[in-house]
Amino acid sequence: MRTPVDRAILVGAPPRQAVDPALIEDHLEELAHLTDTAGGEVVGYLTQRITKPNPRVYLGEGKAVELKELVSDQKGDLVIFDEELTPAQGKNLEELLGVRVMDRSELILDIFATRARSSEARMQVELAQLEYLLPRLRRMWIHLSRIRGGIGLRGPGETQLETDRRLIRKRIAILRSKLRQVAKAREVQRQQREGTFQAVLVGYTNAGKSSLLSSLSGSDLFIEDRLFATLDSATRSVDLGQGYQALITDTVGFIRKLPHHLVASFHSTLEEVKEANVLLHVIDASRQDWEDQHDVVMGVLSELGLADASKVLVFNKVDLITHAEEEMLRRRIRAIEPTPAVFVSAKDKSTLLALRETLGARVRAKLVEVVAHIPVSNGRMISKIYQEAEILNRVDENMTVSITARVSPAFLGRLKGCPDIRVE
Ligand SMILES: Nc1nc2c(ncn2[C@@H]2O[C@H](COP(=O)(O)OP(=O)(O)OP(=O)(O)O)[C@@H](O)[C@H]2O)c(=O)[nH]1
Ligand SMILES: [Mg+2]
Repeated sequence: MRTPVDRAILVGAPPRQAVDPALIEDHLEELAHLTDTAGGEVVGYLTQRITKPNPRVYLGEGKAVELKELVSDQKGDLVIFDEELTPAQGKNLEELLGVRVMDRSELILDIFATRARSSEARMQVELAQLEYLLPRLRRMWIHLSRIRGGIGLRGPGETQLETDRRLIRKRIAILRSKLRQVAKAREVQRQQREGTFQAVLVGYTNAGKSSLLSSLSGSDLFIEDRLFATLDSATRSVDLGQGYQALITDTVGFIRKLPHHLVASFHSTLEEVKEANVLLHVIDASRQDWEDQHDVVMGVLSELGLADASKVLVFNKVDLITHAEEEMLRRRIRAIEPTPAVFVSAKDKSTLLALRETLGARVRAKLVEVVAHIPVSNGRMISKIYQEAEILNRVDENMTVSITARVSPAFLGRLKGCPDIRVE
């Protein structure tokens, strides 16, 4: 969606068995939010309960005609389907309706493309777009020839299409290899961080992940009441109290029916999630459909092989709900999963104490108690241990300092690696 004047008609027609009827409205509302994020204006809605998508135009034939009337009544210039369309359905619908047709995946890709800032995010989005585009090239060509002025519905010649396909495949290969290099650099960064407790914020888009990290760390992050405000992960150091620290990383939000090309190309960003000591699954407690959003996030996490990762559920935006509603949430979440849950508001720092304490307890649980005998001549390690460990006792004797301390497993490895230090 390139121009802000796009007048969009939204179509929600999930197969009968796929979606709880009560949620169709929520899904369309979300599609409207996505359309708004992309800069379009919603001028009409059409819904249909179908048993099985019609291979030609997705909807029933009669409903498709109704859609055509709606487009002309509302002077729509874009139709957006909440469900994924096959390349053939997209093409047939465009011929029937005479306006551009997109599905949800394409809309999400479009939003990502306009919002990606870092070169890595831009490459990831471009890769996903090209992979989406490849089987739909013929249809895209029709758009282009229209934009370029009046060639009408004629597509390009087959040779031209073949050349384009080859160019796109080449570009895909280049992007993949560049992204592999970036992933390597990232790996080095990660190794440098090793040893510090790491938490990653995951959750549905707009749940308030960036707001939480901003409040916890006291540093500014981009926050917006739009979907996919964050595309690049950002890491901040957070003080947990009692001398404990954690590195917390903010990541891209999830959404239902996230295009699988996108999930695949964001893999390296999401690698950070795999390395984390704990995942903070942020849930917008003020949403009626929080349980549905929770399930979507759990689905993406299991796709990434993280179903069994250590987690804390962070119900955010509790300032928007009543005490009684919060009690109901607590009861409901205890009934559906045993994961520990905290209730917070990014807008009220006093509520963040419970989250800091929960994280602090996790950091402590990973510490090991040791006695390190360090020669006084190794002043560097003596000061390091004061910086990085929780000191329980110190005895100075015979030019040796014996320190009893709780240290992280990584720091223990460093102590053991020093030939002049004895550890027990
Ligand atoms: N009332 C209230 N609003 C909040 C709270 N936390 C976040 N918000 C609002 O929710 C919206 C989304 O916040 P973000 O922090 O951008 O959400 P996010 O999870 O990072 O979203 P994406 O990056 O898009 O995935 C913003 O308008 C925030 O001001 C909260 O605790 N209470
Ligand atoms: Mg964000």
